[in-house]
Parts: sequence; structure tokens; C-alpha cells
Amino acid sequence: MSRPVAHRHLVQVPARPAAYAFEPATTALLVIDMQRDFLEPGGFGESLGNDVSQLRRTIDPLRRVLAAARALGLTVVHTREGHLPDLSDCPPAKRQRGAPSRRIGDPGPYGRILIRGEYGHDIVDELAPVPGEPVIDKPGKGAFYATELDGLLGERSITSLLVTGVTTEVCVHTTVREANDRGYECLVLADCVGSYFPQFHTVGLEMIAAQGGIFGWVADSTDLLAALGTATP
Ligand code: TIU
Repeated sequence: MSRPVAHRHLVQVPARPAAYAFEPATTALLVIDMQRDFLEPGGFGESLGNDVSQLRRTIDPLRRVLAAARALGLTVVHTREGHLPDLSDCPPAKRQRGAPSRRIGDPGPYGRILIRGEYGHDIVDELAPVPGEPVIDKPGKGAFYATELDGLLGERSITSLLVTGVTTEVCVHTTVREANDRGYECLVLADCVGSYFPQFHTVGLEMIAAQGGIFGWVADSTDLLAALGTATP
């Protein structure tokens, strides 16, 4: 049986490995972990020895996508990686691994690193959530692990996800894999995700679209914005 209302609202985006089609009413923009601790100089990301400028290039294109999504009334969901002040939700292995100059929970220039409620744990000013936009606090890399995200999307009948945020091969990849296994169709916006390692970013995106779109689709935000420009709110 045909569904005329749904068809009228279908948006098609040129993507890899093939065009990605979605209905705005059943689609959410997911903004993953655009937090000061990952993006600002002196935060946790930099303490791991990383070059934060590799992540900061995502801010401007993401601002434009966020503005378009809000104008169209799309569901927008933000996530933040972090832990309770007593670290009871942080596996010791996660805290002790590697040799960062500062560990999760240690004091840093933006408060205790990756601890909920601290300045550094919150989202960068440029992409601050507006009232009504859910913010999911997650203890892991994946946004579905130990969070209310799946239930929240289900309540809103969301089946498609426009995925943005950091980092491409860590929290974005883990979340896309989790989402794909749960039946969500994910479009990853290549210029709105970033990695401290350019080669991981490139290969991470290739891995998503390979094998006929084994985890999802990949497109540039300019192609999404062009397609949304012709969409009916
Ligand atoms: N959000 C996210 O990707 N967390 C990380 O720890 N990423 C790294 O690349 N380290």
C-alpha cells in the first residue's frame, strides 16, 4: 500500500555507497561528544597527546547542519561522554589505560576531566543544546551502552540517524555500529565528524560505506543541506 504523506516528505541525499533517503519526521540529528574536554586546548584529548585542531574543523559545518535541523524541526539529540564524580561508572581499565598526563577524574584546566557537571565535560559554546533537545550522558564510547537513547528514539518513532561528532573511529564508529545492529539507518556526515588521526578518519569513513554500506552511508554536509533546502518542514 502506498504512503503518500511519507513520500511527500522523503529527502534524498547523494551518498556513499548509494543515495540515502529519509523522512524528516522519523529522523534525528545525533551530535556525539562535542565536549570541551575533547575539543579545547588543554583538555583531556590534548592530554592524551592529540592535536585538537583536527576536531575543531567540524564545528563550523556542524553549526550549519544544526541550524538547518532546528529550522526543519528535526529531532536533535546530543551526547556527552563522562562519569559520575565518584567514578563508580568508570571501569578501572578505562581510567588506568595508557599514560596520559592527566586521567579521567583528575583536576584539569576545565575542572575534573570527563566528570559530569564539570565545565570541560560540557558541550562547546558554538554547539550548545537549546531547550528541549535531549542530552544523553554516556559512560562508554557507544551512545547506546547504558543510556536511555534507544528508548528515547523509539518513543519518537525515529528510524534514521544523521550522525555527527567526535571522534570518527572511536565514539562515532562505536555508536554507528550499535545503531546499525538495532536497525537504525545511519548517514555519517564526513565533514561533521573528526579524528585526532586523519588516517583513521579517512579509513573509518571508508569502513562504514564499504561492502554495500555495511554500517551505513557517508555524505558531505553540503549535500545534506542542499537536499534539505528542497524538503518540506
Ligand atoms: N568521544 C570519543 O570519541 N571519546 C574518545 O575518547 N575518543 C578518542 O579518540 N580518544
